[in-house]
Amino acid sequence: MAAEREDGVKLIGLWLSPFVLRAKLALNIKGVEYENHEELNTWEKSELLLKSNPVYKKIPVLIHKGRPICESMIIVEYVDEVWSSERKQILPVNHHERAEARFWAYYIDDKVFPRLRDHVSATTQEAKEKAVMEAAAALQPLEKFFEQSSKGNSFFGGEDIGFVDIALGSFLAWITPLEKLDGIKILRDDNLPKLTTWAQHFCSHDTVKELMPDSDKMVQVVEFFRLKFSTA
Ligand SMILES: N[C@@H](CCC(=O)N[C@@H](CS)C(=O)NCC(=O)O)C(=O)O
Repeated sequence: MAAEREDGVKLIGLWLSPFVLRAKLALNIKGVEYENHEELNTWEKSELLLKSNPVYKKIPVLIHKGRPICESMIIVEYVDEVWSSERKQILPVNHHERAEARFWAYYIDDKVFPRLRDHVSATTQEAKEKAVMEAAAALQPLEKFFEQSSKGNSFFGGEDIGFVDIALGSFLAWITPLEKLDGIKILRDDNLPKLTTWAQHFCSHDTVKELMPDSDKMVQVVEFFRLKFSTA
């Protein structure tokens, strides 16, 4: 599908970042064409990144008409608002449902992400198993919310990918290689059946398939970061 031309849209990112994936998913869902500025890695930051996100110095940053927008889920909201007439709405239309979606996206970054970070930095089998258990426990409230939010459909957003799908689904870029590498599953039918099925639907979605980083390459990335953490 040809993306719509929109002058002056640039994304500062890096292919392996789940946060950058969120911005890419939103831009792709809305059919917004953009210039990709790829950072070298997360520690040698470009002048453009330092100038565009002087507070946190983190990716992603979206630059629209010369002005930077920082923080992945703020970028997703921005894209949804600016290109509001294009295709599908990412946030629900109903005000209460919008507030709920924002709440769960905040929860994912506050409670789920730190457990995944622990999992990446875990070097012993015991630490890996503890991180997996804690990540699964943090996902339990989302398992419940999925039932309410999906209304019997495949996604948190209903029939198609929405705000919470993007917030959580981006982390599958790291969850899948971690599961491959350690042979311990976070998402299993016996503990998180709805999220396990949701993850399959999410990864089979055309937009996601196009953008999700290759999981074998991500296995190498996880190994690299483990080594970096263990020798730090
Ligand atoms: N809360 C931020 C997190 C972004 C983030 O942690 N980005 C990482 C790459 S995955 C980064 O830029 N790290 C560089 C650093 O911490 O200095 C968001 O949602 O955009």
